[in-house]
Amino acid sequence: MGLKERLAELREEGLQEIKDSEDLKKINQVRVKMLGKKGPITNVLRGMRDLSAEERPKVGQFANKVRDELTAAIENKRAELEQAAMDAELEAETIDVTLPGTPVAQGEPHVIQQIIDQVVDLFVSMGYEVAVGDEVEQEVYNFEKLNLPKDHPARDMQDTFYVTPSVLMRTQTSPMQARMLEKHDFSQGPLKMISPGKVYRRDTDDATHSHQFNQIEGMVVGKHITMADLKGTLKVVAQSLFGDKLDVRLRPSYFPFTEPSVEADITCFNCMGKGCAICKHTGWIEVLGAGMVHPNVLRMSGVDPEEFGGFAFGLGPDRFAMLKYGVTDIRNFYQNDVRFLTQFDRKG
Ligand code: 2U9
Repeated sequence: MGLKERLAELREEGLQEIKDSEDLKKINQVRVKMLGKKGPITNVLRGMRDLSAEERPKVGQFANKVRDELTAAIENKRAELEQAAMDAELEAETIDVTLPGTPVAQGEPHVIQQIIDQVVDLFVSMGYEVAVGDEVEQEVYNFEKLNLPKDHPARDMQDTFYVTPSVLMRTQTSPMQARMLEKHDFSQGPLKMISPGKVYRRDTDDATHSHQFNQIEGMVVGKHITMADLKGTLKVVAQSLFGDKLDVRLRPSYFPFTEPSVEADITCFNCMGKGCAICKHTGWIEVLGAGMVHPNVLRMSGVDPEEFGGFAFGLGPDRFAMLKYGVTDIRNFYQNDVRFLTQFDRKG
């Protein structure tokens, strides 16, 4: 058989094998077999040495044509097989978007955090800045600068977790107010701030005490700030949180960092002042402590009490949540039983 006939035969053979290839592996094998260095076409080209000068280019041209034809056929088949493989994969991965989805359980802020957010949002709307301090605090900011010197009896009232002799877990968020007083530039206007956060006391946990709980403290210091401003502010807060028909009353009290100091009651939101079990038949519920910032506190933070003054208050979001929802044991908030906590989810 002449070389040309052999090439024609190889072409037919190759095209048939390409056509019969069922997958990418097979088409690759065909390519190596037909067009590789050890393949029959290369072999034919080697045999051209024995041809006459007249015949050699003709056979050469034909051999190139056959090789090009087979190369093109292999490429076409490969593209076809790749597309088919892709189609099969897509077909296998088809998802039915009309099937009902699997619901993903979504978390909600903790009930205490909900109260904190509500109070903070209210004060932010009145132009207060929010200062969140560190839970580990220097003793001097937690006590001395708040008018609680070392021998002060009020220090016994708060048993404290000490980290080192001069570093402790803050027993109140007030250290943050002292730090802000020190920093504030009063030539730019009054300081209006609120400080929410966790505080710690060495209490034995029971229905009404927790060694860790939350506080929100607020303070306004500037020129000509009076107790009437305090009462007006507390009324806005009470009405926004507990109902717009409520009244606020102040009773004298004592805190080392305020003078005078008061305790604030609101009209009982349950009986509207008539008297019920929640308000112990007084018509009033105690909600927070407050007062005018003590001149000593201002002085210790570098603020002249002759020129500047203001009010401060502190409230307990845990107590607010207990009052609002009738929870009788504070430990429920911290035991993380989701059956208890999800009762307060707003989205249901
Ligand atoms: C500075 C000056 C004054 C913050 C105040 C209270 C009254 C108060 C407690 C109530 C219940 C917190 O959650 S609670 O335990 N707080 O009654 N807090 S006045 O007065 C300050 C704070 C900082 C520099």
